[in-house]
Amino acid sequence: MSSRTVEANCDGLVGPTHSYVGLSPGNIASQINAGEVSNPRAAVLEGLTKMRKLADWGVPQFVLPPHERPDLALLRAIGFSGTDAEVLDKAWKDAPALAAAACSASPMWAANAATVTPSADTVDGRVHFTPANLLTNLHRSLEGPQTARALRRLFPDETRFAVHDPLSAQSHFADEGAANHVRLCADHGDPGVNLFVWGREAFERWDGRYPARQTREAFEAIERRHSAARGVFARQGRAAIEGGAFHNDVVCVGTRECLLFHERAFEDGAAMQDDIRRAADGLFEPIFVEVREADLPMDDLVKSYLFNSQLLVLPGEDRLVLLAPGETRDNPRAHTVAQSLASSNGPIGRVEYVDVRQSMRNGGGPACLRLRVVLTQDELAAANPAQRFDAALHERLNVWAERRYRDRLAPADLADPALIVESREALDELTVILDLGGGFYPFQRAA
Ligand code: SUG
Repeated sequence: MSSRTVEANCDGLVGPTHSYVGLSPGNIASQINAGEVSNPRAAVLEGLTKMRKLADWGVPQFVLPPHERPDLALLRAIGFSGTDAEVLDKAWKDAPALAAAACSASPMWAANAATVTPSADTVDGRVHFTPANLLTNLHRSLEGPQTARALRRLFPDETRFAVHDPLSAQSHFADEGAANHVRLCADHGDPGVNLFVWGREAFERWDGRYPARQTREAFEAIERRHSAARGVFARQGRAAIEGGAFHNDVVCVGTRECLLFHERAFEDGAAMQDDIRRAADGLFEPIFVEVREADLPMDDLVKSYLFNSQLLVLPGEDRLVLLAPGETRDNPRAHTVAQSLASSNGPIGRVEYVDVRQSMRNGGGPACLRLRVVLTQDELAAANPAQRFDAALHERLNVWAERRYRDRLAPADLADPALIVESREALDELTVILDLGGGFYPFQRAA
């Protein structure tokens, strides 16, 4: 029974406004590449190629649609008025930083879409989702309500799925979703241990150089509302945040019994391991794989994004597969670590690489682009079939992207009113392809 439970991957499709505007302090790639010219078409095609890889490997793969950008509702709410083109134009002239935030394609990073608790770990036997409020960064704080809508379309059956609203938008409940959550278990369908990693406490005075984006209280609230079993709480290493690991998934990844993490990932790594062992007692024996700072200094870690890999259980393979970004292969130290992980007799059998370079330049690796959802076969069958990724959908979306996306977007181009129209046309067509239903996007509801 439990062997039929799978880990589905839901990837965020890159939106037409993918750009390099430097919106995320503490995210070093975002800062370094600010002002560069992006290629939205290449970005979406890279994401599709990654999805194809997983689908071909037998992993159930779904597509989460991009959000409507620019977010003209935000700009109107802060006092810009007139036609859509006028609103965008005035905002770029008077408040360019706010206009830039309204244009971000950041919903592509689906690891931040929500925190998910599979039915094996909840009291009511439903799969629970809390969309992240992402309120540390303005451009990301716009995502929650549309993400809730998207998850309700993908998982519509309320007898099986509970999609909550995001936590309320106070900094006390700052929440970045699954990027700071890891679930360990014997097998996907078995009871799991839920590791919730937080950066600061709600009432603590945070004086770090970079923001701590997740509060302990946010995860405690999620644990309560999901009635999630076997929660373990651990504090992100301060040194990790200072070094550019703005989410735990930049320094840690886990699946099944295996937790792979960097020495600096946790404030108290030994306590974290003890707590997981205790929670897993009688269920499974956790396997901890720690990479030392001496073998992979934080600097190389952040450049290579070794830990922002997808750690996969593939059908017919006993050992795990690590799907790492091409940047890991390019970085001599990270590459050596990756090779030694695969050649040791540990839980990881092999390392594969995938290029998601357009996303990486904004600090988003393979793991950032996907939301993992553990599903029984019945739950899998209840998901919107039009969003299930296969060769036919890949072909359709490739054609759609080639036709609808620009291959060059400088930050200044975000002020182009034609981009509003182009994006809406692209999303209108996508609504049909993915069978998202009527009124899925704000512009469709206004029409
Ligand atoms: O929130 N980048 C995203 C990257 C998110 C990565 N996700 C995970 N680690 N799970 C962020 O910092 C940059 C956008 C810009 O600078 O234009 C950005 O939002």
